[in-house]
Amino acid sequence: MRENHTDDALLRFAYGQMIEHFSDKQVREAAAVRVRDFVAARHPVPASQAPAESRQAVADMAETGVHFFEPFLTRQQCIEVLRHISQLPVYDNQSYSGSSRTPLLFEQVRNTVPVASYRVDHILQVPHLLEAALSPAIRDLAAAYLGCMPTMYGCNMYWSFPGHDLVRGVQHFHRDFDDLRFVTLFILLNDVSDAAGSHEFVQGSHRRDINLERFANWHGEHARSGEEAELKQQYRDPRILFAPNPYIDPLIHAIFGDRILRIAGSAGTTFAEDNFGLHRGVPPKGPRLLFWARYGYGPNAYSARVTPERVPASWLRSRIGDDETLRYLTRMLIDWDA
Ligand SMILES: O=C(O)CCC(=O)C(=O)O
Repeated sequence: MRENHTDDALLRFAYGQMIEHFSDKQVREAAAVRVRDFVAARHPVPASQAPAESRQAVADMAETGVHFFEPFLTRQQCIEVLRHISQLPVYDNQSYSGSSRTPLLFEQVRNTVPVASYRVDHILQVPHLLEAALSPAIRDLAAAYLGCMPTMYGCNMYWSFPGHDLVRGVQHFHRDFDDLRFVTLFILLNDVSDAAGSHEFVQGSHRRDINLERFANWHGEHARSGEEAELKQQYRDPRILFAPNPYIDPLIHAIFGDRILRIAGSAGTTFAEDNFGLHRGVPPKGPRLLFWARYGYGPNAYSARVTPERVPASWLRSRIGDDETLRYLTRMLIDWDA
């Protein structure tokens, strides 16, 4: 439900502030357990549709922070997405909420901005994307990883274009602090090569123990270069690894170089991540289009900042159906009373 009252908005804001400022992983995990129990006591988790697959997916997420699915979209469906969005306005930021909110044409932005996105309410009306975001496999994974009924609280689709400086927030290694725990579904919507435009994820970096262990081991080893010696001087406290947007790519490469997974593939490539783990988009050599949807405990730090126009359910029912679980899952993006 969209809260219109100041009290609800204030609570959401306060909870969002708390999530964003508790970068300490241990504190986050302890708080996540309480929030999980709160949600689980009110909303039973529906039975998994494919328990064995979901167990594997959760095991991957717990260990590395990433899981690969069979593609949720065919090449033909990706082409239909591209065809549909050619009629839509784009906005000059990686998310509509951070943009100037001036509707622009794709041709106007492709050579002038590094990233451009679409409105969430437009994205939900693009064929195939919402269906993909509601696929049983991601719903199962999100429920099992969160330990309760998930809430799909956000989605995005954006272009990255070549020929610009790295975009802070997405093209440098960073963690996202949307919720105390959350899952992102990513789908590449056009072909992405390994050399350019891949998505990078630091395997294991969503785990506190691995960050601390890697940092300590790295400090214990001899520096391999003058630059690395300087990094060791500069960064003595491992808490830097948990800071929001710290701008520390050289440090990440030094500590986690062998754990950086480059994800590329043909249109339709589908994977999930725990985006508390370090990740970034590599600037592409040609326009690259990415879709994501995110699942968490409910209103959170992300939704305290980003409140998209909800789409009336009457526009979407013929595509996605209507049941209590679906209403709960999508309530922050779809207006089920309209
Ligand atoms: O473009 C990408 O691959 C990175 C996406 C990202 O960092 C994010 O959505 O938080």
